[in-house]
Order: sequence, then C-alpha cells, then structure tokens
Amino acid sequence: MRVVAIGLIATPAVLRVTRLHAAEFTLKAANNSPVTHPLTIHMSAAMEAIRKETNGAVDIQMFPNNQLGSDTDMLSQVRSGALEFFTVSGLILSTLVPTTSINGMGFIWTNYDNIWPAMDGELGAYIRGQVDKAGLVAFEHIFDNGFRQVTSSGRQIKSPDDLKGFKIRVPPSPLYTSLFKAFEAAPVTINFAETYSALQTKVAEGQENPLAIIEAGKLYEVQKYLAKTNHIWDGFWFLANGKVWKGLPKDVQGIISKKVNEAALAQRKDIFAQNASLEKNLTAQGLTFNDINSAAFRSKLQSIGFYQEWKAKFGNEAWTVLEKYVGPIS
Ligand code: X2X
Repeated sequence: MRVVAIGLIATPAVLRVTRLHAAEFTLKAANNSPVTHPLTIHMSAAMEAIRKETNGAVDIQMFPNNQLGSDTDMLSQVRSGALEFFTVSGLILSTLVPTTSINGMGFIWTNYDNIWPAMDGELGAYIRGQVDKAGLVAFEHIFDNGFRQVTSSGRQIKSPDDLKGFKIRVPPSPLYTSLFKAFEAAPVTINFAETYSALQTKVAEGQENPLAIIEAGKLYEVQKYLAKTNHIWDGFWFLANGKVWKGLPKDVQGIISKKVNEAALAQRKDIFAQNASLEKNLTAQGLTFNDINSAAFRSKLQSIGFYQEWKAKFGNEAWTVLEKYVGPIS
C-alpha cells in the first residue's frame, strides 16, 4: 500500500497542485454502504473529481460496503490514522462523541424543511465543534442517510404496543437502544456489516433503516413488512483524521472539501428522490407497507420521560440549539 507519510513530504506552504507528480497523496476513504447506494456513488464521484482537479496528485481510493471492516472497526481506524477518511452516521459516531446523536432524537423531525437549515446551520456547527475536540474533522455538509423506517419479518408494526418484545437489530449507538427499550422492544446491537445475515438467520426479527439502505442492502429479501415510522432522521458525516488533515497542504484541503461538500449536496437530492420512488419498487419486491400514527409513539416517549432523560444527557446548550429548529421538545 502506498500511503504517503505526510509529515515527511517537503511541501511549500502553498503547493501548486498542478505541478505535483502522479499520486503524490495516496489516501483511503471508506464507508458501510453498498456500491449502489447514493452515498457510495457520490463519494466515488467526488474522489474522481479530486483526482481530475489535481491531475492525479491526490488519489483517494474508495473502500465501500464494509470492505475495511464494520463501522466500529472503521471508526477506530480513522481515529488512529490507519484510515484517512470515513463517512459514518452521527448516531454511531456518538459512541465516541456523545452529542453527535442529537439529530437522531426520536420523532422530532417531520420533513427536510427544518433538517438542512439545522444541519448546515447552528446544530451542525455545534456537532462539528464537538467532533473536532475528539481529533477528527467533520466536513461542512452532512450526507443524507434518510428517515428511518421499521421493517419486520413476523409481525406488522402499527402501534407502539406492537414493538413490545420485538427483537430489533439496531446500529451500535446508545440512543437507538434507549429508544426501542422505551417501547419495551428487545433491541440487539449489530453493525450494518452483519445485519443482513442477522435477519436471515432470525437473530433479529426486524431492523430499521431508510428506504435507500433497505433497497441497496437488499433487506427486502429477508423482511416482509415496512412500517413508515420516520422515527429517526440520520445523516453520514464525512470525517477526516485530524492529524492527517492538518498535514495536507491548504490547497489540497480546499479541493477535497469543495468536491466532498458538493457531492453531499448532490447526494441529498438522490436520497430525496428515492424516498418518493422506492415504496413502489420495494412493494414489488414483496414488502408490505403501512402507516403509523406518530403522535401515539411520541406520546409514549413523553409519558415515560424519554425526552427529559436525553435532554439531561446532551445538556442544555445542545438541546437549546436543537429546539431552535424543531420547536420545544418535552
Ligand atoms: O447501520 C445502519 O443501519 C446504517 C447503514 O443506517 C447506518 O450507517 C447507521
């Protein structure tokens, strides 16, 4: 593997990338998403655009679909610098930086109208500030994962009570576990890398993910029902190892950030379009969709003090920023 030891390169303060030789910087970017998912497609396009803009000097190789290990593995790799770039859900990143799961609070978002202003505005800036303290750099525009929906193979989920005793796979993140425990479900923490097989072997009866992941990960093959719960909105932060990032010349940083941020904005459009189109495809592939009454789910959370508990965990400062965008949560 040709990984450049950045500190050893003699680079002028402002490096003219057009004069670099081929592959002066060979770096890696990884994710958990299948190759057909919009995250992988747009990340790969960004890496190609970066190669082009730098005449091949900056070569960021893509490792999608958990090729480098699970999210938990990749998170430790990006922390150590073994992996330079990694896109990860804020909810999973919260195992390292607790506030990054704040946008995943249950049943607080109704649509994208207040999500992008929040994530591109003060809420996102607050989260990125916390990430920075952990030695990682989160890029300005978060990629979309989407609104999460509950799928199942045995029972259909229509009311909060249907979740009782439901063995549901959740990503590694305390907020998911807490949310499903609040409904007296039996959440099991499993990385996405093992989710399909966990459903196939019935280690878990159900799972929850946005339509784009259900489609790209072919989860419809091992699930029967989809409840349109929209319980969590989730995005993927594009992270860089802080030391590696700071060691890159400023103009290389500029090109990478520009292309990655542009890719994020384009990727959001694809997820939005898929949200509208995939119900038909997934129904054709055998999933039975149903609506739920989200007020009933939300009132269950209110009645057991779920929001108060998480407000105390995140702290007043973070909660106030969140409420600025979604209104009072209690
Ligand atoms: O692990 C998941 O369910 C996924 C793919 O949605 C995340 O990355 C959080």
